[in-house]
Amino acid sequence: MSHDQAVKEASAKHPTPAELVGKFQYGTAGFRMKAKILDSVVYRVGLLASLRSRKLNGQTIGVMITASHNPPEDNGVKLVDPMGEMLEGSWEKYATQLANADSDEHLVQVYNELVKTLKVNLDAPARVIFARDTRASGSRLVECLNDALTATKAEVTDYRILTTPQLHYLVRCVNTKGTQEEYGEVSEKGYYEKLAAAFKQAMEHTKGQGHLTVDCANGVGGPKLRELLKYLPSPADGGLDIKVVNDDVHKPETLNHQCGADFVKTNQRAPPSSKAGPGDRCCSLDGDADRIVYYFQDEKNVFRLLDGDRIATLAASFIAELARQSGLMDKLTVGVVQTAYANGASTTYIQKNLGLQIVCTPTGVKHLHHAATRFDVGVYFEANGHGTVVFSPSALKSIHTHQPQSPAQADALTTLMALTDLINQTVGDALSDMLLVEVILAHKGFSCAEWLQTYTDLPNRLVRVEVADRNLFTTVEGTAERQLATPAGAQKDIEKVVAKYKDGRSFARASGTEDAVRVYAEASTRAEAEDLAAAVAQIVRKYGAK
Ligand code: G16
Repeated sequence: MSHDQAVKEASAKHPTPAELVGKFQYGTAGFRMKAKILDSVVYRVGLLASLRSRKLNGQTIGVMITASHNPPEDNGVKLVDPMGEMLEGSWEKYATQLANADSDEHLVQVYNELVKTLKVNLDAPARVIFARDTRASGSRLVECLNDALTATKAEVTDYRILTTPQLHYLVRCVNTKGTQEEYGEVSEKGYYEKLAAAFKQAMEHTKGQGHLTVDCANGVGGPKLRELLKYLPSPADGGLDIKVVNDDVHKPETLNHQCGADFVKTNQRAPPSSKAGPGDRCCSLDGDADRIVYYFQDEKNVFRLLDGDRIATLAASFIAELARQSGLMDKLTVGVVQTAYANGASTTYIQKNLGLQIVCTPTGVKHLHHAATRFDVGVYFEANGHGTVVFSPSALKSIHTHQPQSPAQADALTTLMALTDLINQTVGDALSDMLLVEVILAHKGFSCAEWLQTYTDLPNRLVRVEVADRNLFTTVEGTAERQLATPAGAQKDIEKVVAKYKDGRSFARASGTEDAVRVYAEASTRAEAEDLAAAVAQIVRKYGAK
């Protein structure tokens, strides 16, 4: 059977509902929607995965089936590029074009146009690896994906159930195997071994303190964290005392429900099921374990959140300190990348107290990651807890060839080297980030309360507003989504309201993962932040009336 025929015949098994044609869009983190309407999209993403691999002469491409923080009935699919980073931005439109083809014939036509315009050699090998999270719809969607990979004769490895960052790790490992940039052993076990070895090295001169409760959002992070713990030293051996909660993956309807990083960040409260007492260190992962936030109840029983901004400041200050202590400061520029959701107080702290450079990008780790690679050491975190640290090749070289001049320098260098392995540099990874935070808290001898004291957040509020068509809300290019371009008049109305509040800042933007517009507001008091968010949400409702 010809290539075209195979693509067409397999496509016939996964028709696109007519009313959805034209509506699919590769968003913040790939396609994401109700799982029941995703079959044709996953099939077509499979076609693109093969094309992308062939275009890159058989380098391995990853496909992850997950809807991360979204509710259990949703699912999603995204592509991972050879170094473990998100799909190159210029290819997102091809994914959208394929997804919106309105018949099997049209699909073959779009596919062949891509082959031609992108100059893809169909005789080159296509290699694809994939995995999924614990959602009930995952196995059905894997079949759709497999149909595309079979039709396009790709070499395939199914890694079954993984966290999203584990798949990113594997993609990079396969593509760097046998090269100087070898990233690790190409297996899930290799991932745990790499993290555990780095953790032990980073903890060589210190000891874990207290215990940590980890809420796994009833997602894939639960079983994977339990697995990781088998590789880490026990609390008696200076390891971490971890209690795993919300790790029930057998009741898919509990995924991200009243628990998990998104719940905690958005509601600014612990999961209702939490039994933690005052001062107890807690953290929450999201459904596919690529985000993490920390929190605790203070002595007055007030909930205190340590979100992505806090992890960024903690990591940036620690790495800058290690660079200084090991005698590498003039060789390593540490920079921080944030989005408009970053608390204004964190931005001021990074610039004024830490003296580090800051860049602000649109939402989506793909944008932050890219910006972070321009620094020697780029620390990027979204306030929602999605982030990591990337070391440039020259930074890694400086770190690995540096000759310490004293035992103190040698100790700092050992820790810094360990961090380069502990941190999953391909993408935000909740498990790796958790170990990073624990290492830093142990080195600094910080409790969560001390971590919180480094600066005071401006009170803030995040609101989700449902509108008739979120696509009506577009932002002005170059403003990192802080200003609306459309609907006409909405931005002026927002600015008028913001001007009424002391230290007021607010913006609205369409979500790229949920059918909603997000409103963020901060002001000098909690009540004012609430009022400002409510007022801006009202403006969004008015302009986006259903
Ligand atoms: C995804 C992206 C994140 C983004 C989040 C929310 O996270 O990877 O970069 O911050 O969606 O995006 P939006 O505001 O456009 O809905 P996750 O954890 O859901 O994959």
